[in-house]
Amino acid sequence: MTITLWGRPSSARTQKVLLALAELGLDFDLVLASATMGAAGHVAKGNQAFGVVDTPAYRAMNPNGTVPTIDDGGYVLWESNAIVQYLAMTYDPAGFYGGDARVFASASRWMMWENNELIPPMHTYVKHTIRLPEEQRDPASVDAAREALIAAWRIVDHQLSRTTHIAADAWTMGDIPMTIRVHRWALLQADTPDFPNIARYYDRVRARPSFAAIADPQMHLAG
Ligand SMILES: N[C@@H](CCC(=O)N[C@@H](CS)C(=O)NCC(=O)O)C(=O)O
Repeated sequence: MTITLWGRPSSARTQKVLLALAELGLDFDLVLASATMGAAGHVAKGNQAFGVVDTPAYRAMNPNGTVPTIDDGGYVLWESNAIVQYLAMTYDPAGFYGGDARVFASASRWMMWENNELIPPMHTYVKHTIRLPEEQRDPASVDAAREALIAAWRIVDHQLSRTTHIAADAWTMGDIPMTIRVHRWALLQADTPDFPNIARYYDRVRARPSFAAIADPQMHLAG
């Protein structure tokens, strides 16, 4: 049975699921859904959102009204990292975490860390450099977000001096959010120090065939 994914291509959390599905080579149907973005851009600029997320049918699946959500043969799940972990455990434990509880926990730890430390400042950065109309952008918020991100990237760069991938010396599901963040940060061309280990990592993850699922700059820079 084909998996259904509700989401929007410009959502980094939707991209986590797109990247996981590409790694697994699974067929899926994408239903475009969002309260904040549509085909032409962000609602803050007067654009029409994809919608769907405010319908009773969607709220019955996901009471948050956020994306992504999946339905895999009647099993409905929201929360992007939980979806990736479900897909990993169901379809490829060996490939996604070496079938090993400790590798699973290490990868899971980086997925949670990305959620807590990278997403909030990067969300602010993107909002105030791309998504909001220019008159609503706040340069102080951009500077604070960049400083927070640089501090977080130092931690990532240090980890990548110890292991070739974020959670181990092999690719794991922990690399899914990290690949998306590293790619998005590179595309944003922010003023940032050189991080040589992150640069090597970026080359490595970009060489994976699955990267094509999230490569398009428009998925990251759509405003
Ligand atoms: N913790 C949730 C957060 C979900 C979330 O906030 N998703 C964003 C997109 S990245 C969203 O739905 N934004 C509003 C919208 O597009 O309607 C997850 O990881 O799935």
